[in-house]
Amino acid sequence: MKSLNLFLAVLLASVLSSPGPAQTRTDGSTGSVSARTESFKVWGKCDMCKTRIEKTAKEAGATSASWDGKTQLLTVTFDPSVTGRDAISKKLASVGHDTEKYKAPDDVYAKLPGCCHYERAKQ
Ligand SMILES: [Cu+2]
Repeated sequence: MKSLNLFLAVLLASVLSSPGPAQTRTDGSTGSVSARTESFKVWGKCDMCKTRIEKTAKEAGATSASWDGKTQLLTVTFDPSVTGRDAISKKLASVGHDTEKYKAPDDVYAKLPGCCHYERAKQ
């Protein structure tokens, strides 16, 4: 009988230590829902750029956006099923801000207010 008790104890321990199916995610992540946070470089210069960059990132689907004028890094949080780094970068380029992936059209950049004429990355 002693060995049966031991067997049951081991069985119980293994059941308790393994996660149930309800906690297993298909993508293997453990974060809340499916929000993702990423940082990437967006060229800009002043506070007007900051406002424009953050507003545009949100228009592209980001739930939160924060641009640092010193490091020129934009940190965005988004739902990957709604938008992505690519879509956000594309939208930023379309309003005049170069990103690592997409360059703003020259005419759009030229129309930015003078204070926003950041030094463009070498092509
Ligand atoms: Cu500006």
